[in-house]
Formats: sequence, C-alpha cells, structure tokens
Amino acid sequence: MAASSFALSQAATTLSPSAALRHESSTNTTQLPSSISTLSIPTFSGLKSTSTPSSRAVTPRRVSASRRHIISSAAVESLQKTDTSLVDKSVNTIRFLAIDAVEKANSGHPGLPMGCAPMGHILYDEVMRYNPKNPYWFNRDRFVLSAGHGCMLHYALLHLAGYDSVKEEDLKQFRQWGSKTPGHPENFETPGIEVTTGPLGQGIANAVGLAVAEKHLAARFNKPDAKIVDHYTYCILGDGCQMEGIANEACSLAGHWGLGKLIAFYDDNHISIDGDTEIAFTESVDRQAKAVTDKPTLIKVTTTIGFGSPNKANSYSVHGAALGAKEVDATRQNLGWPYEPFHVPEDVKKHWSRHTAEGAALESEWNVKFGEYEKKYAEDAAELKSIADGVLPNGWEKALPFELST
Ligand SMILES: Cc1ncc(C[n+]2csc(CCOP(=O)(O)OP(=O)(O)O)c2C)c(N)n1
Ligand SMILES: [Mg+2]
Repeated sequence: MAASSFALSQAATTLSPSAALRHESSTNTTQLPSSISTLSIPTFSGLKSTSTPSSRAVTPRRVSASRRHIISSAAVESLQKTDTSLVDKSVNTIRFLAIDAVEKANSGHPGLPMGCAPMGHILYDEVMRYNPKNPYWFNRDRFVLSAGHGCMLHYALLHLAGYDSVKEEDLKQFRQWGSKTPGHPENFETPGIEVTTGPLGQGIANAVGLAVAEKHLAARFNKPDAKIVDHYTYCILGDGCQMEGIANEACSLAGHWGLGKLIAFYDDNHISIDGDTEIAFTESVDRQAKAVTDKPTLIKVTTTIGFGSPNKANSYSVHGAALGAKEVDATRQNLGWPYEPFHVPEDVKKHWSRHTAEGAALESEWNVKFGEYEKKYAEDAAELKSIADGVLPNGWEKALPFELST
C-alpha cells in the first residue's frame, strides 16, 4: 500500500452501499457525527455504488472488465428520468444553475456540480448550521470545496440558501472580471466562501486547519457548563485532490490529532481532466475504513461526473468546458427541466427560504449562550472575542524577538 493511501486511511470511513442507495425523505434530520454512517443519499441523484465495502477494501483500482462495463453503462443510467419530488427538483436546480452559468460564461467546470449536487444539497439543506444573513457568525459550520474548479456548486448552494453575496445577477456574472463569482472560490471576494481553493489538495489541507482551530479553541474556552465552541468542518475533495501529496500529509495529521469534527466527502467519479483516473491513479483511498467518532471521517461517494447530460456524462469532456447549446437542450430534455436559464422554481425557493429564519435563530441561541458565558467567565470571553475579531492582545509586540520601530 502506498504511504499516501495510509495517510488518508487514518481518516477514513465509508457509507455502506445500502445506506448510500437508500432513498429517504429530505425531512429526516441527521445527527452528526455518530449517525453519519447512516446518512442517506437519494437514488435519483446520479450517485451509485460500484462495489461492496469489503471488495473495495481489497481491490486495487485498475481498469477491469467490470469497470469498463460500468463506464459504458453509466451514460445509459443517466438517461433515466428523475422523479418529480421537491428534493429532486431542488437538486436539479443546483445542476442547472451551474450548467447555465458555465454556458453563459462559455467557460468553467459543469461536471462536478452536476455530479455532486445531491451531496451539496444534503449538506446545505439538511446538515449544516449557518446563518445566511451573517456569513461570519462565529460558531457556524464551515464548508470547503477543495475541488475548487467545481465552484458553481458552491455558488448555487449559497444562492439557494439565501446568502446576499450570490444573487441571480452574480450567477450571471460567473467568471467575469470583478464579479462575486470568480472561476475558483476566493474567500475575500465572496462572503460564504471560507477558503480560497483552486490548487488541488489545498482545500482539504485548509479544512484540516479549520478543524484543528475548532478543536483547539474548544479545548481552550469550553467549560463543563458551557460549550460555546462547537462546530463541524465539511469538505468535498475530488480525485485531483487525492493525487496531491499535501492532501495526504494534512489528512495524516488530522488522523493523528483525532479531528472528529472534520467530515470530508470524496467525489469518486473516476474522471479527471484528461480522462479516466485509472490511467494515472490506482490507489485504494478508503482502505481500512472504519467508523469512529474520535477520528476524522472520509466518506467516499461514487458519483457520475456531468450527471444528466446524455452524451457527455461520465467523460472528461464535461470536466472543464461548457456543455454547448445542443447538449444543454438535451440535458434539459433528459432531466425534464422546462425552465429558462437561471430559473429557480417557486416551490424550490420556498423550500430553501426557511434557512434565513433558522439561521438567525441558531445565531441568537448561540448569542444567549455566549452572553451567559461572558457573565461567568469574563476574561475568557474577552480573549475569545479578540481572537474571533482578529485583534491581537495588549503587549503582543513584547513577544517579538526584535523591537518594533514606529
Ligand atoms: C495543484 C494543481 N494541479 C493542477 C491543477 C489543474 N486542474 C484543475 S482541475 C484538474 C483535474 C481535477 O480532477 P478531479 O478532481 O477528478 O475533478 P473532476 O474532473 O472530477 O471534476 C486539474 C489537473 C490544479 N487546479 N491544481
Ligand atoms: Mg474526478
């Protein structure tokens, strides 16, 4: 086994195929992390499982006859009509916002958002705790799209969730100079984007950094009667991130430090920029998978890149180029999407609108908690505040090994 796959395996657990394929209502609440292994992924979504956990654990990734069969059959699979449930519609809204923005810009990466839309949907609609009207709320869950090229996924999610930074006009300005929706995510451009990503592997390394910050602050400031630092870090990483050494180094540390509140999803679509990953990447990244709560979690989700596109799904041609008008039409036809570009159906809008009130409630609940903490532990509260605001403590310059000239 390659050293790098060992590093990732320290952080690994996987969904059982049966859990991954079970279709449950989006109204189910998912407790994390103890029941993360039962997180259900809707079947309509383009997610599929290609092997059992035990066979995955021992089978190296090579172009086998069965894999070739999967590759050739997946385009047929994507021809299946989706059902008309609201979640289905909502997931397709994410897909078409990405398709339309890339089409309008005539550049970008539609394949990842089309394949990962269900994952993103589950995270932003069911799992994560955030306040769209205050992207900087201290105790929010963090999300990092390590495969930054697929950023239309993140922009579409922020848009649906109600972030003011990504309005319809911003989606229409995707990849334009000075827009809020650059071609790779930039944390200083777009409130809601936590980390600038683009160089593959950097995002997961930053996610490890965010998770260790959470763990450190929790250890430093939480009290037996007041858990004020308490949030998760989620990350989606792709094949390209897995190939980068830094991902393995960072995940090795995450495993060593036991960052149990780091949950990463590996978009295992076996396609990268130039073709099938089998041509260059045959590691088994989920070896020794085991569900544990004192270690970070890596969930391998097998997806179809460009899901829904009848002629381009499951191929590198959908990785980094607009689908083209003809294929966009064919995809609209295939997924039963009658709407004009950038349209968000009313019922989908309504479904997502609850996040504004829910997010505000989450933040004010935390504010009350912090107010109580402040009364009991004034010094700690002041220090945490200054850390959160990026203010250095009085006398910080005295710790420097040289004198500051003014
Ligand atoms: C360090 C680094 N090397 C190369 C690139 C250029 N690049 C952008 S996306 C990509 C392929 C990524 O493949 P994958 O993660 O499988 O994404 P998918 O094709 O599944 O969307 C490459 C090589 C990059 N962004 N960063
Ligand atoms: Mg890939």
